[in-house]
Amino acid sequence: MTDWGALAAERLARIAKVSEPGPGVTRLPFTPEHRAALAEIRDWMQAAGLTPELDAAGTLVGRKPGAADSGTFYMGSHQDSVRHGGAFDGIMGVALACLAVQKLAEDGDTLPFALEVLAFADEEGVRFPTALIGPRALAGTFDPSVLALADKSGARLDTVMEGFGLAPADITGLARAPGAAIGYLETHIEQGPVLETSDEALGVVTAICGIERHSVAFTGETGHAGTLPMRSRRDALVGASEFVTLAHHLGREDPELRVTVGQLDVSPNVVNAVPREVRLTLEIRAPDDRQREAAGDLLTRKAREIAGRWSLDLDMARTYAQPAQPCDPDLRAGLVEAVMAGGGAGVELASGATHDASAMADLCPIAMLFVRCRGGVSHVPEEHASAADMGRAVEAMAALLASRATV
Ligand code: HGY
Ligand code: MN
Ligand code: MN
Repeated sequence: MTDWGALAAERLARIAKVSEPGPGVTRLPFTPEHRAALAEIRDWMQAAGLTPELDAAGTLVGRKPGAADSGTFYMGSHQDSVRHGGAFDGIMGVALACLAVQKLAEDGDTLPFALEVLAFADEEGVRFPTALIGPRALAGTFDPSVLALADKSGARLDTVMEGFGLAPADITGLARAPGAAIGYLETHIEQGPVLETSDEALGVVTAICGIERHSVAFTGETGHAGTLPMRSRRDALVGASEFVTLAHHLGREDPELRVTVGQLDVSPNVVNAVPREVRLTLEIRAPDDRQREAAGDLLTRKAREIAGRWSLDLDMARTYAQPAQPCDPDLRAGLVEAVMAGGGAGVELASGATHDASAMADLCPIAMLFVRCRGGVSHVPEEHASAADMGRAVEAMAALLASRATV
């Protein structure tokens, strides 16, 4: 009887070393680290009886045909990490999906439908100002214009992908037939404290929050810090600071809202000059799109008021929006049943983080299984999920797949 949790922990510890130097894991898409990780994941897939193939978007697809030609059930997550991130975000979902397939084979279970395990190249969007290329390709929602985007070195995405041996021009041809896509299951660390505080190993996701991002620039005028009188200043940082504080307090008013100013750049950013310009990012997340859009509209109005009060110019634009994605009720119920069969309470919770599943939702019904993570922390080297909890997740995933054979 294989100890699935121990095997998962061993594989994840090994692939965590496939990283740029420095604390934690830094594994960005279409890099030597990505290529080395693909070699590890190929081994996982082949050990599970899956045939691995790298598609034009850089997704490693492990496929196992079904006993009958009755569609495909997908599982997976992303191989990439944030900079100095953890060893579980994304890649754990790929490892556990391979082990769930391996468990079914070990148990002698054959399924009428095909299985595909997907190791997506880029979910974090750390290297390029876009993400989710792989799942969007399969869902037929890929926007080829993103191929012209460049990373901080100025390297275009399509050039980088070609250098990685991929064929970006073929990405739009990867779209799967919606009628043949039975569902997609993504297992992921919770990246929050709910499961740990509920003393539960596993949780079933109800919905993935929607996201919108705005670029905001307050512009005044600079001047000598010693000679420019206070009352005649147009100090961009004074306006920006008022906006950041107001945005935070707005977010605190609603337990379901998440409002974050993650990036802020001041210029000229010197100790003895009045700040001329402040550029910042505003991100809003919520499980309900109307709630999120209302917050975005309110903060846009407030930014205008603040700019007026401090005689500043304002340049604000929404640069990204992703709708909330509810998980499929039937898959959710099947996953709750599988978790409870393994002794769990079947806790259900929303996902504040976004995932590949949010893009796969345009192809087929989605489900997500959360695994408790220590301290609820993620995107840091201390990120951790226990072998025992990962073993429970493999059991639940295999049970869900087996239950689909009879629906
Ligand atoms: O931003 C997110 O929610 C994900 O971790 N990329
Ligand atoms: Mn992440
Ligand atoms: Mn992730």
